[in-house]
Amino acid sequence: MQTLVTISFSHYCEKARWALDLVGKPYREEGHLPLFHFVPVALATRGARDKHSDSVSSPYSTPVLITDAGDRVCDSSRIMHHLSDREGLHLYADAESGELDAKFSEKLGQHTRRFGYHHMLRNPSLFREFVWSLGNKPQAIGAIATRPIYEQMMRKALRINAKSAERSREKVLAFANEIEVRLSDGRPYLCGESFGAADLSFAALFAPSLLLTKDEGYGSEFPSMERAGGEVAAFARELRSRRVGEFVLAMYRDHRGRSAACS
Ligand SMILES: N[C@@H](CCC(=O)N[C@@H](CS)C(=O)NCC(=O)O)C(=O)O
Repeated sequence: MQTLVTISFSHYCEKARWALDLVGKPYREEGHLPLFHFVPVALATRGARDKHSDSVSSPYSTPVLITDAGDRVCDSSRIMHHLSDREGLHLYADAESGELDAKFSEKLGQHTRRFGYHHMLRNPSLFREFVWSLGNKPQAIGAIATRPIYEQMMRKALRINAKSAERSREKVLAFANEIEVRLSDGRPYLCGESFGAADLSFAALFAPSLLLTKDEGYGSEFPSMERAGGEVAAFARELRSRRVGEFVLAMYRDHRGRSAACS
């Protein structure tokens, strides 16, 4: 059976999980917490042909798909391309879908991530509850036991501080505005009349800013609106009241499909 190695709540991993769920064949998800993912990813990518790093990812980034044939496919967009080519998903029917998917992965994902992490890491009780809720208990115990060092390492790795988090919030808003301009001609999807990679990619990478829930279709967990509170919940409510929020919720409602993951 195929295996998807993830940081379970990661929005990049959600892109791959969504595409796998659209294919509908069973797969196994192996979910980790950030920093605890290094060894499993190193083991999973031994011999990977397309392992690479760029401005937002490292050679240890998740998601990694281990196919039935034993091939390792690293990077969410590469996994989506792989499934489109091999499993007939047709996510990249036009060139613009690929361009937008790449742009969202490179320019949007890092900002929804940084804003969310900043507020999570500064709240010890929220952090504890959240990592515990994700299901990998041994790793959760490790993260909770080492929390101050864990926080420092995460902040350093992702360049997270109050100033960069605020800049990221502004970048997320700029993307929201851009998407609303694109949708203002009444089109149902970002590239026109049918669902594709751009819609999937935007919806998944924007999901943390809406605190999307499992009931709404997200394939993992974020803290609830009530639990997150403060600036994060206010931002999520603001975005949900806008066209961009409606769009993401509609993509999840109409296209997310049910999870085919076995574990
Ligand atoms: N461009 C990559 C980005 C992946 C990425 O940044 N993944 C994060 C999860 S949010 C990760 O695994 N970070 C840990 C690391 O890079 O070591 C993709 O689309 O897959």
